[in-house]
Amino acid sequence: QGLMAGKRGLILGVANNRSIAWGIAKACAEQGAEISLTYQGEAFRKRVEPLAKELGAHIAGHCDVTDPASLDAVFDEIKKQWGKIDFVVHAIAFSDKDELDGRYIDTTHGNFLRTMDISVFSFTTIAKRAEELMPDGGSLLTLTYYGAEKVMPHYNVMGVAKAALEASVRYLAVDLGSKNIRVNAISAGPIKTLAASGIGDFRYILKWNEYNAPLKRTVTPEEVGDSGLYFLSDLSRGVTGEIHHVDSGYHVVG
Ligand code: 0WD
Repeated sequence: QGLMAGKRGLILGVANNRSIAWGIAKACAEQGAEISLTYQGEAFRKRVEPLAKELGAHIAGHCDVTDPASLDAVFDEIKKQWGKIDFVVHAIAFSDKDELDGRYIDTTHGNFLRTMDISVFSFTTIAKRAEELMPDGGSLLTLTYYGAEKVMPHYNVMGVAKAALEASVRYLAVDLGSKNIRVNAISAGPIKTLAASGIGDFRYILKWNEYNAPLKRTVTPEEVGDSGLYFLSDLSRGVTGEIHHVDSGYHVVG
């Protein structure tokens, strides 16, 4: 039983047991959801398989969002396994580490396009595929960061991408609202994950948040997971197009 009993969902972006997506997966599984995970290439397969086992989760296979064929294969597998789906979590972002340092103005054209493709367009194309498998409505959730709203040191092109991702949440909410598919984002405070380790001076950003956030600490993947549970469950059935901060309140002071 639980809040998520009878619900089935696909969670993209578990790289290891510190991933935000893993915090969300655990929270959903504890409340009775059936979960399917993907991994990005063989290197991550070895990390994701034992995690899937821990939750009794299904694995939908390899997924690299820059390869449409791998996305097609994942959604075909979900269709074969479950027929339909209730929720999708998109916890994926990428930019060249060398450009998450220094000045935004130095972003190269190639990395700009790649960052937007992996961190923004992927959510839109995933939403389109999910729509096909959500005849009874559903919930889509992505992850964003305060660098979309304000200039954060070193966040650079990723901040520009997150701003576009947040705008996508609003447009998708309108496109899918009549089908009772809700689209929301959590704007998480900084958390030490694999992806975050690519951002220049990340330790300083963590410390800055600890000193200045109203709660005087940073957040954990588990805390983001519990807030994710609200968006993926029927508790938030009246909510769409929302960007919800789970950041110890940093956004009210920063
Ligand atoms: O402070 C943080 N960690 C915050 C993260 C604060 C606010 C938001 N976020 C966002 C990130 O921007 C991202 O959208 O949360 C999301 C999840 O990130 P995470 O949990 O911090 O990072 P991580 O555990 O590394 O998972 C992100 C994963 C990738 O890991 P790596 O380390 O390889 O970047 O996204 C996946 C990959 O598994 N990923 C892809 N998946 C499919 N196709 C691709 C791709 N092309 N590229 C990256």
